[in-house]
Amino acid sequence: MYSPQRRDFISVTLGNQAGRNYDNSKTWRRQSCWRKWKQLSRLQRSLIAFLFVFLVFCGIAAYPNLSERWQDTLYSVTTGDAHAKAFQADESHRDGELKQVKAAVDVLLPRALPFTQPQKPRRPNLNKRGPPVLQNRLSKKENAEEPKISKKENEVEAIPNNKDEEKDNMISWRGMEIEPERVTVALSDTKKEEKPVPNENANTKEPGALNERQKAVIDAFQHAWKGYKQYAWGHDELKPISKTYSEWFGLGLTLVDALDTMWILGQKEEFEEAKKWVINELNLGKNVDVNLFETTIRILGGLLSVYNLTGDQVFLDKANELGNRLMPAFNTPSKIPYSDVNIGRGTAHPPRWTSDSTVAEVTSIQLEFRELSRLTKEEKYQAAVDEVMKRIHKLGGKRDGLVPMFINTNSGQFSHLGVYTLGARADSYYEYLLKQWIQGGRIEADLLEDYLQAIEGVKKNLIRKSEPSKLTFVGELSHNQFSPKMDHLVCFLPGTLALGAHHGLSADHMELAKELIETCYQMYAQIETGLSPEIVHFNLSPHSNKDVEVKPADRHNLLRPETVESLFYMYRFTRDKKYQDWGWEILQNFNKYTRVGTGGYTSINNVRSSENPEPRDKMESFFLGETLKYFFLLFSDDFNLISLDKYIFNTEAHVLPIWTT
Ligand code: DMJ
Repeated sequence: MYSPQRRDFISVTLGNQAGRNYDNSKTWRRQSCWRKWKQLSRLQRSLIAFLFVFLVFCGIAAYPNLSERWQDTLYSVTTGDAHAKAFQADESHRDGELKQVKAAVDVLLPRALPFTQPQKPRRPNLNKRGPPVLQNRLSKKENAEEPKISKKENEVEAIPNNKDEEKDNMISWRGMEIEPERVTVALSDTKKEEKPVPNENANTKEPGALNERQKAVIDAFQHAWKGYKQYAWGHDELKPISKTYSEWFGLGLTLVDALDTMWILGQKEEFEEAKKWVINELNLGKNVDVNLFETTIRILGGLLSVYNLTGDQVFLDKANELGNRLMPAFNTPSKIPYSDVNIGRGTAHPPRWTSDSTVAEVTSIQLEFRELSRLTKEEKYQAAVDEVMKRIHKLGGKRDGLVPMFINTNSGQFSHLGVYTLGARADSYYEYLLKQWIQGGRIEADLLEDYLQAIEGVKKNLIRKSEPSKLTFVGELSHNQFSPKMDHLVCFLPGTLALGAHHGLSADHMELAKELIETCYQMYAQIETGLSPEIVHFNLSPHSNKDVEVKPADRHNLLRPETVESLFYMYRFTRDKKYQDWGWEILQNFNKYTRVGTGGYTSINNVRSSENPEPRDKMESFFLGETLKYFFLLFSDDFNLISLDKYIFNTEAHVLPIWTT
C-alpha cells in the first residue's frame, strides 16, 4: 500500500532524530538532504517549492518597512530616543509646504538657566519647506492643547512623558531646546511680597577707564546737551539752527529721554540738574493729548530705566503717576488701546481721521507696563497690556506670523490687510515679542511661538539679495507684490536676531543677523555723506551696477539709532572689532554733517549731498536717548556695563531688568 519512498522517509527521519551516524560533516548533510528531497513525492516537492517561492515573495514585499524600523531602532539605540524622534520629525517635514502653525507650549519645572550660546546650525534638510513648527513637549496629563497641524503637512509632536522629566519642561522648536527660568512673572505671586522690589539690579558702577572713541561719544553728548540746555531747556526738542525749541507733548521729552544716557556716560552734574527739573517742573497733569506709544517708550521707559539704575524713588513715583494717567487709553470696546490720551483730563481717543491704532504702537508698550506692575505691585498695568498681546496672538489676518500695520479699536480686528513690513508701523511688534519673552524669564510660550513664526515669515516672504553685491535685505509685501524697499528702521532687526540667538534661539538667526548688519552698514557706506537715508530701494536686476537707490523723498536722515543699536549687539555677541570700526565711521560722519557749531546736532534733508546736506533744524530726543547711548556701549569693552544677561533695552534704549527670583 505504501510506496518504498514513503517507508524510507520514515526510517531516515527516525535515524536523524536519534542523532545516530551524525558526524557533523557538511558532506553528510548535503547527501542526506538531497536523498530526502529525492525521496519525496512529486506533490510534496511541488508544495514545498510553492511555499518557498511564496515566502521569498513576502520577504521582498516587506523589506522596505522592516528596514526603516531597523534603522530607527538602531538610531535610537545609538543616539537616544529624543534624537530619534527629532530624526523622524525631520523626515516628516519633507511632506510639502506647511499651511498653518499652531502649538501649545507650557512649562512645568523651571530651573536655573545658563545663558546659552547660539546652537550650531542643524544638518540642512534640503527638502524641508514652509514655516516652522513649535513642538510641544508637554505631557498629556498636563492638559496640553492638542496640536492642530496634520501629520502630513508638518509634524507637531507631543513627546510623551518619559523618564527624563526635564525634557517635558522644555520649549522645543525645530530641535532646539530652550529651558525656562523661574521668574517673578505671576502677579498673584508678586502680590505676596510686602514691598515693591527696589532697584535690585541697579548698576551704580562707575564707568571704567574710557577709550578714545568713548570720549568722542561723551564729547558729542556734551555738545548736544549744550545746545539743548541753552535753547530748549525743559522743552521737547531742540531746533539747533534757529536756536529755539519745538513742543510735541510739552513734557521735556529730550531731557527725560536722556537721563539714563547721562548716568551711563557718567555725566553726573548734568544728571543732577536734570533730575531737579523732573522733581520740580515735570507736570504730568497737563491738559495735553499725548501719543500713548511715544510717551510710554520715551518717558515711562526713561523714568523706569533711571529708577532701575539709580534706585531713586522719585523716578518710580513719577513713572507710577504717568502709568496711571495713561490707563484711559485702554478703555476701548476691544481692549486694543487708542493712540492718544489726554493725561490731564483722563480721556482717550483714536486719531481724528480713523478708529484704527498702529499695530507696532499697541504692541510696544508691554515691557514698560509690565515692569511698572512688577515694581508697584499694581496688577492693572500688566493686565492691560497682556490682554492686548493675548488678543493679537489669536487674531486672523497674519501671513506666516507677519502682522498688518493697523488694528481697529472697535472691532479688535486687523485693518488694511495685505501689507507686510518690518519697517514703520510694524517694526517693534517683532522686537517686543522677543524682548517680553526674555524679560519674563523665557517662559511665555505664546510670545516665543509668535516671534519664531514671524522670523520664518520674514525669511519666506521678505528676504531677497540685491544686485550686484548680493546684499541680503528685508523688503515689503503689498497685496502679494514684493517691493525691494527697506526703511532704515528695519536695521533694528540684526540686533534683535542676535539677541534671540544669544538667549538660545537658532544659530540661523545669528547668520541672518550678520548678513543684515552688513547691509545696514552699506546703507551708510554707499551714500555720499556716509549717512543712511530714511528709506532705500535695493536693485534686483542682474544688470544693475549699484545695489542701493534712494528716491528724492527718502533722502533725509533723522539721527536714527537702529544701525548703531544693531552694531552694539553684534559686537557684544561676536567680539568682532569690525562692528566697532563701522560704528566709528558713522559717528565721524554724524560729526561731519550734522553737528551744529553753536550746540546740538540736526537731522538733515539730503544724505546724497556732501556739499549741502540741508539741515532740517531738529534734534530728535532719540539721538540722546538712543543713538549716543548705543555708540558709547558699542565702543566699550566692558561687557558688564549693562550686561545683556541681566538687562533688556526697550525700543527707546531704556534699560529694564530681566526678571529673576
Ligand atoms: C525711536 O523712537 C524708537 O527706536 C522707535 O522704536 C522707532 N523710532 C525711533 C528711532 O528711530
